[in-house]
Amino acid sequence: MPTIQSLHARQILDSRGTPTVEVDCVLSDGAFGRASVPSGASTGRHEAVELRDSDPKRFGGKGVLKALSHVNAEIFQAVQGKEFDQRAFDATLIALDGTPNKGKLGANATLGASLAFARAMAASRKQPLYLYFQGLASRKAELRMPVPMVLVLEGGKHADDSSDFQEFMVMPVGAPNFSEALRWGDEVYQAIAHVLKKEGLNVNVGFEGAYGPNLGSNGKVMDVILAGIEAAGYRAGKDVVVALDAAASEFFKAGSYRLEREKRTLSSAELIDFYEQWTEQYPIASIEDGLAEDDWEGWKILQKRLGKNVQIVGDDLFVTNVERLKRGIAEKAANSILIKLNQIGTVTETVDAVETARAAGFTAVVSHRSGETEDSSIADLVVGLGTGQIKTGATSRTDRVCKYNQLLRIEEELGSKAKYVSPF
Ligand code: 2PG
Ligand code: MG
Repeated sequence: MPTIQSLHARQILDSRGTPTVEVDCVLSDGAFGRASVPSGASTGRHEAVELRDSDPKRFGGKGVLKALSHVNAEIFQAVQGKEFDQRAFDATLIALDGTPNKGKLGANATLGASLAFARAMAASRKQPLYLYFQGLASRKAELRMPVPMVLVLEGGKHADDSSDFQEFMVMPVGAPNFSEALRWGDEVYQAIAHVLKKEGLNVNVGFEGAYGPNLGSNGKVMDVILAGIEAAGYRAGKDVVVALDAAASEFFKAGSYRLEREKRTLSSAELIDFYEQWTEQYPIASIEDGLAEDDWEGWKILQKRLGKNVQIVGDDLFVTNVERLKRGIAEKAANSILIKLNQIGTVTETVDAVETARAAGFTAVVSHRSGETEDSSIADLVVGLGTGQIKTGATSRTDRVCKYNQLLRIEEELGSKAKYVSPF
């Protein structure tokens, strides 16, 4: 096996103009890997630490020079000239950090190193990245093209002035393959622009490329989506279903849920009633973060009431953390997990979260962050781990589209082996 020749981190900008970490890894056989790290806006309290410099004179305190120095000094010193497989490399990072939440090195430092190493190893083996990821699982999953959750409208922390819920997505579950699914999703996205314009509403986009108009009520958002699906020529509930990310931790205030659009404050039980009504009224197949990150009692009721028919996804609840996921499995608090590499900070721990979910019969949705880069690793990750669903924003803006485009390349490469299956 090749040894590690160099590891070099630099500061680059993400899609919001915020600094982030990019790492280059070179192995002794000349193989090269480069990776960069995304960043959230509606971050969960239990996520691994994203290390920022807090130097108000640089980027408003958001610089990442400390994280860079951790890669370029401590991490490089610990791995230089040695050979590793991915698990051993990541274990070295975890041990070097020594905290439960990457609080010392920063998850942006560890993930940059972990992902750059993964890319270099795939290059060394002359293997596509998705096959490298597939090989990391203790039980290899079948390669699968994901059903995309195509973002069409966004609100909450991701688009000022819009809905209380953060993300409204369409899933082309009836499409025959990934590229057709992407076409359907894009046609709905484009059709929604026409619907909005006809009503005199703006089509400016939020962090993840979707529209964020001021629609007045949350119900109105659903009506616009259904109109868009129909205008694009698809059948809502059959060809295309709807997925939500409420990101409820963001509107959980002093023990209750504040829906500003509706001028209503709801208890956990009342918000669950609201979702139940919505799932009866609209073709909603998936609800992410319907409740706040520590409302475990509420989550259990939500899962009990809706979990049979609706995918109940934990994002801020689980933060890609096997320990929190295990609690969720034991307590039947959800039936699905959102997977974000930078919530936990290494590739290996991410793979472990997916495998833990799968073993418990949970689904797993691989996800971008609201602050992204041109790094498209999650496209390879979702295919290699075969989870079957990806959330990577609207079909606009290169930071979102680069993941979809990488999936198109993978689909082409896999040819007839490119399975596309509805998760529902
Ligand atoms: C989410 C993500 C991605 P953020 O809540 O699922 O859409 O948002 O990266 O801001 O946490
Ligand atoms: Mg979320």
